[in-house]
Amino acid sequence: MNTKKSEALYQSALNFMPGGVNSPVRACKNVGKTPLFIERAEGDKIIDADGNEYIDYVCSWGPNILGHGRKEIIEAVKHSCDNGLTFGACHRGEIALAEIIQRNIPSMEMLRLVNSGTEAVMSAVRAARGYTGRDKIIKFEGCYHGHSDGLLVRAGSGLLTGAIPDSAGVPKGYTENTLLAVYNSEQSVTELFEKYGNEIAAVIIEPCAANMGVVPPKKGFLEFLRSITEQYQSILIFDEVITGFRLSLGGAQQYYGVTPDLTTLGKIVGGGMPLAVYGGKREIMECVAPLGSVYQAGTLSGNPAAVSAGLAALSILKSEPELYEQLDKKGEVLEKAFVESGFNVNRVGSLLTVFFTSQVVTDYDTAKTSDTKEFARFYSYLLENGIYTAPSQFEAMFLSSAHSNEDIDYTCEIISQYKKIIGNQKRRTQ
Ligand code: KE4
Repeated sequence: MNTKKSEALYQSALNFMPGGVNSPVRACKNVGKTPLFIERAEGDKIIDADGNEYIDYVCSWGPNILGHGRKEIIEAVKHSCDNGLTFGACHRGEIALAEIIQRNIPSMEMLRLVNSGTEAVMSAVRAARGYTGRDKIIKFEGCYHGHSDGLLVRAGSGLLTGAIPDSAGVPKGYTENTLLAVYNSEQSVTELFEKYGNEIAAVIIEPCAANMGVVPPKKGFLEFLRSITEQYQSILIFDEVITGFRLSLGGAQQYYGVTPDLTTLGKIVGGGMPLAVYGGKREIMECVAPLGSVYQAGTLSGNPAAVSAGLAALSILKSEPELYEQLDKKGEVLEKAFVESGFNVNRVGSLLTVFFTSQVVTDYDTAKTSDTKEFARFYSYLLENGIYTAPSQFEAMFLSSAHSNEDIDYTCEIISQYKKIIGNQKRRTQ
């Protein structure tokens, strides 16, 4: 692939943004590449500055479940912009969007529109603390909930309290109330509740993890979290920024049949525009200003352009319920091709990750046994063959309704080709 124009643009970008990017994972550092600059996108394709076309399995990290440039969404945004970009005031679209969210996710009895998943999670955690009057939060190793200070933590050895900040610039005091548990380990959660039960405001989890690669909840794990949080009167928060409207119209809580007290949404709910949501039990959300004493605000929250994109996207999803079954089938075809080529795959619906480890990946420790150099080789091979995936072992492949059967079949062909090449190389070195 000739990527000279992207490389030149990257050099310019380095003068202005840290690492030349506006989000670290785009820098492609851990796959030994420099980022492609994308000019436009259509359906399941993205086209870079050099005119190279790729089948896109990043889908902007999840929002584009309907593919790129879906005309109903574009038209809705254009129409909204004709009436002005942002009013900093109430408008009817906010009610329509809240209504369609609540109709599909009934646990969100009351909600607030914000501008990013990070903001949604930060606000949900604050609401949980404000409602319970408690300070501690349990999160799980390997789950990512945006970059708010208190959630940027990493376990040193699994169960840790007062975790060590994972990012510079986060004072130790900001993470002292962040307790770390192990994904899919009931024991790790029980031990924290036995030690800190009535100090724990909430448990926050990705109900199907996708930020250590895709790691589904073990059978009964979410039910266990629901029961132990009820027992200790803590709040259960489902971070559905990825799974919301991805696993089903009702998100992971409908897919797995477990109802949280608070939910955060992002990505798909904004139809590709900066919009996210937090919400849940009315009695909790009534603690939020101006009704209650939990303060949260935003200049562009619920702005008409983003709301119009979210409304258009959710209306399409609502009108095409068979879409989820079709997405699951597309995921199944890809998964089968990977498995038949000897790859280790975790898949839930249209979310999947190929792990370069022989271990079954059920949590962060097993995910971390992956050979990231082998992953980087695979990533580069796919890219050279016109297949664009996340430049990190610890992300997901996303499918959309725009992914054609031909493009999926082509992807399967490249996957099996890669395995043959690697197999031949291994035989030659033996
Ligand atoms: P944003 O602030 O990036 O909109 O959302 C943060 C967030 C919260 N919760 C979950 C479960 C998330 O996955 C995310 C963000 N996801 C990453 C990709 N795994 C965004 C990509 C990026 O950081 O550039």
